[in-house]
Amino acid sequence: MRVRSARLDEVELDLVEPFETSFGVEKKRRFLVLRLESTDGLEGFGECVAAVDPLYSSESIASARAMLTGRFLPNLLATPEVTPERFRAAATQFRGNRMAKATVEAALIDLAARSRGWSVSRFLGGRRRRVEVGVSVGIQPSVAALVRRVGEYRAAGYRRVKLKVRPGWDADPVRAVRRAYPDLELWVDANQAYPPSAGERIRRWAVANGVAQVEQPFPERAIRAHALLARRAPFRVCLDESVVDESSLEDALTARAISSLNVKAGRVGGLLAGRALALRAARARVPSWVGGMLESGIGRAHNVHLASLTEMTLPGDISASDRYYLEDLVDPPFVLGPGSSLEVPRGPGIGVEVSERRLRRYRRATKTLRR
Ligand code: OSB
Ligand code: MG
Repeated sequence: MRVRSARLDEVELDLVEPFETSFGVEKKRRFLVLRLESTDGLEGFGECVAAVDPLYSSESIASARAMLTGRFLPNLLATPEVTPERFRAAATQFRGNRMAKATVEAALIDLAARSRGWSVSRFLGGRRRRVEVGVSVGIQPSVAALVRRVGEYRAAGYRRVKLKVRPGWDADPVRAVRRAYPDLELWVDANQAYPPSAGERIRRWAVANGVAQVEQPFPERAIRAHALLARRAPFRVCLDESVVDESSLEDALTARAISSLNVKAGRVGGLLAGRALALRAARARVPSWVGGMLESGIGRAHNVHLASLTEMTLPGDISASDRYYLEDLVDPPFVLGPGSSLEVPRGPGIGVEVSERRLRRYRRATKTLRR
């Protein structure tokens, strides 16, 4: 396989409602979309999850664009025989920049899968035809608004809800949701918002309200703080931002700081790295699940394929298209099915059609590189 051209679009989509986390509020999502075309006329898509500002991790759209157009894509176009695995190996000479690397690898996997007539799921070794999913609910203007919003998601069929929390938005909203929905599977995610000293308080409100999982309460490097919480907790302590590669996962396992792994291809440098981390976690009896970054249908399709691996044993943060955007970039849109699940597309590659018309309408900038 040889890549003939690479087009990088910067796209902006309006979210159906603002998404607030401990980092801040997002009303729109701006992201990069990569389209690769092979010399035999096939195409492959990858979505970059870096945001405008480096709030979730140190990467941003600007840094990802610079690495993509300055290094990864020129190198790719100069390579006579490319595979996702070879790209991954060649990219290791550059440190970090995992979201940028994951974008290229995702598009190459889409291409490689299509060239064999396989789905991305089959390429990755996935076995499931449907994947169980939940919904991540942002910080709301009031507790009443949160209870209402969770009720709507439940009515839509979501069985598992993850509430975004932060100091000042935790015990009260979590208690209100638990009272309103006694049998709901309830997770929380703090995106590193608490100091390690907050562990005992978190433990108390989480236990009192039957929270099954607490995600990334402490800063990325605070492995000991997560280990201390995990030692005293009846709930799972999930790591997201803390795990970016093999060694950070090994350190977390050794310290017993992790009882659930959020797998995001962007955070760990690609789908192949994400699969490897989930396999490693499974050997340590730590369950994995596929996280989300408010992706459009392109990135979400890759997430659904990744979630089809049997190692992903907990419901993913992969919701239906209408939970994120009025108009998605792909057809058909993702819709919630029986048992709080999404169907794994069966067609070649990502298995959904990218709308060039909508891509053109919502893009703010574009650049094409050719061999
Ligand atoms: O921490 O899981 C997170 C969105 C943006 C950045 C970080 C996170 C999230 C989510 C959204 O929780 C999950 C989704 O895409 O539905
Ligand atoms: Mg998270």
